Amino acid sequence: MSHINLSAIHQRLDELSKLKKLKDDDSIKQALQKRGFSRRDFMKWAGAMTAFMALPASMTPVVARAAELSDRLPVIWLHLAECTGCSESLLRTDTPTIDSLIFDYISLEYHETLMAAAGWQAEHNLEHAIEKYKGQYILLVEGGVPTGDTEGYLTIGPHGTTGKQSAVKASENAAAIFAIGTCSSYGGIQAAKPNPSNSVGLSKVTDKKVINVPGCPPSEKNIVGNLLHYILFGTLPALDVFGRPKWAYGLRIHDLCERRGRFDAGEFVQSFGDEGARLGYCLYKVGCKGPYTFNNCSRERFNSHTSWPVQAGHGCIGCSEPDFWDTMGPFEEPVGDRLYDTVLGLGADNISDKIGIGVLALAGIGMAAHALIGVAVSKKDEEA
Ligand code: FSX
Ligand code: SF4
Ligand code: F3S
Repeated sequence: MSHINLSAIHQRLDELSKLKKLKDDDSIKQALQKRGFSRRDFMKWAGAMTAFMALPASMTPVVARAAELSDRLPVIWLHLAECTGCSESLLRTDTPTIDSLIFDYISLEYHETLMAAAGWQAEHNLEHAIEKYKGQYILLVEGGVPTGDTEGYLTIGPHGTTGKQSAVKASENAAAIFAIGTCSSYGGIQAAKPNPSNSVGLSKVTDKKVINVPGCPPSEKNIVGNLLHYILFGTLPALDVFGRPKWAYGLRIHDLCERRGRFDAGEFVQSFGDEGARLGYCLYKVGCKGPYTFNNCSRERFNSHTSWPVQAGHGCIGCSEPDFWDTMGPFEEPVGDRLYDTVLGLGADNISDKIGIGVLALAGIGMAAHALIGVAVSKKDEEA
């Protein structure tokens, strides 16, 4: 971790602390106290976030400071073509969590779902925020972008501004741009075949660098973690071939899955509701796409570490991969060799990713053989 320049981080945080915070009479620190979080709870959370971002534990106090300063960073959040599940992922928790509280206190200048303003006022607020914080604001975009003849399928506000116009304009003067969710990253559900609205990911309509934070929806940890990472480093993180930060999306669901031991032992659920399902066997044969999906759900889970798809008994459907609606189906069956071709066909542009994908293809072939052995073993068991 010798490449981490701590003094540059402190300098950056010092500068951030000089900016005005959104709510003059309140701060993240006070809000935490009011909601009953002790300093200890907060430091525990900061420690978990530090580990989550793959930073050394000694950086916990710096991460805590960055989180406390996140109310100084102007954020504009646009909603394009999507279901709002990404915002819900962060906000719809029964009890306020530290993640959702931090989000509440982020200097949200504009968020179409959360703000009180509507119509002319809302449009004015957006223009005002873009102008006032030119070159400083963080842009988060949720949703795919309809384009071409069908660009007008998504219009927002009294002037009938299209989603594409709005996204392009807001991107021009942003300090950093995050595509939140698979829709904004790669087009998502509305871009599934036959893609009647010609929707694409944000990176296809702007020349600016976009950091993709996919998942349908992404976990609250990936949303807050990516913002914190930016606050700390102020630079683009290393991205994989699909524009995802490697620190968050570097491993496959399968790599850290709690059912991996079952996979390795050839113990598979054969159909939903069978004895294997009751015993927590591997879900590969009922369609789990964890072996082909790069995300951290098996480690971080959702809703404050409560659960995640595989824990709940359904396989991963590959929701953080480009075009997963088309390439990962049928969701409750393994797709076998068709998928390996797809993965190889997606194109890798650097050696490490080529190696990764090569290993993936081999693992896939091994996996199919493995699943067959699983059947043979269970048949033998039945005969015995
Ligand atoms: Fe897409 Fe987000 Fe899926 Fe929904 O808005 S990533 S449809 S969970 O919510 O964009
Ligand atoms: Fe887990 Fe799915 Fe891999 Fe099985 S195939 S170990 S359920 S990720
Ligand atoms: Fe999505 Fe698979 Fe995680 S379906 S939520 S990437 S377990």
